[in-house]
Amino acid sequence: MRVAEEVSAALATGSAVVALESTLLAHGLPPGRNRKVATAIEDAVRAAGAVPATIAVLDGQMCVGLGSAELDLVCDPDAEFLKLSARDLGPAIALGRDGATTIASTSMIAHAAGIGVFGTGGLGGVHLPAPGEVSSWDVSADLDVLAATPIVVVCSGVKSVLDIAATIEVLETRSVPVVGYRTDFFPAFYRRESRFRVPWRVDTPASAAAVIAAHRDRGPVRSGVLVANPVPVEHELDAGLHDRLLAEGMAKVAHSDVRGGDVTPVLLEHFHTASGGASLDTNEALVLANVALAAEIAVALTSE
Ligand code: PSU
Ligand code: MN
Repeated sequence: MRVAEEVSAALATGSAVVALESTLLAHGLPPGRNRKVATAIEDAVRAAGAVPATIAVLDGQMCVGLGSAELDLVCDPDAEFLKLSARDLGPAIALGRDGATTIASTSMIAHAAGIGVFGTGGLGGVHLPAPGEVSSWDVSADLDVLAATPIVVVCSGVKSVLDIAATIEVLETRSVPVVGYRTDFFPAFYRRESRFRVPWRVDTPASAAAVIAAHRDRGPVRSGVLVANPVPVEHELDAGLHDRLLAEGMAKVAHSDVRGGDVTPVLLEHFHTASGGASLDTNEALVLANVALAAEIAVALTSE
């Protein structure tokens, strides 16, 4: 593993560090836009007083904290970065490949590097079954990794293309605390609220930090913590547009042979294209808000 100097210096002095994933850049946003967002994300973390650590696998090496040229590479479609979940890390390392890390693999690498807070867009979850199927058997490794890794993930819930109710149930079964940030409802990524309530709510970074510290240091459970932060209200996607895009995207996947890890990128692409970019603005806004909140929480945790 290679940790950037700025990141290891911050960790050594106990300063706030926020882990960031690369899959949302390489596979979640279109070329060009992704590079601008990569910089905006790092700037948002710095503005809130923490050091950003974007994580990816480069030439088979796990890298924590990327330079500008490395971010260029992650965001370049011609570099053909793989999408690496946790199980893919061994093969990618052994075979010397380049890859973007998901929430699952980013969480594992961040934790191994000593980073405790991670800000991102949307968590992977339980996929809905295709028409005629009983189960999709497609449950993101993000959930199991969060259950087994003491890391804080700040996100805007899961996309409505997933089975939100089932995802929330799995988080409960796996003993992952779900904390709504200034909300009583689990967010649905493009929309501020799903129909489902969150078990806990906090209204300040300080109380989020207190919950996290108690879970980590005084509670007997060794899981991560999910902080669910709804997209800022002015950037929420219009409800009617959202429902139309969702129905179209689901039909598109159902009538194709897209499966597994390719489903999310294909659905996101549909949302971005068919909304004329409106969903991209929402996506960008929520990521920026989440990484800023992650940084505020990381700062608050330094005095816990
Ligand atoms: N949700 C998004 N954009 C993304 C992802 C999720 O809105 O880019 C990525 C994240 O990296 C997440 C991963 O960890 O997709 C989940 O993929 P899968 O469902 O294949 O586990
Ligand atoms: Mn999956």
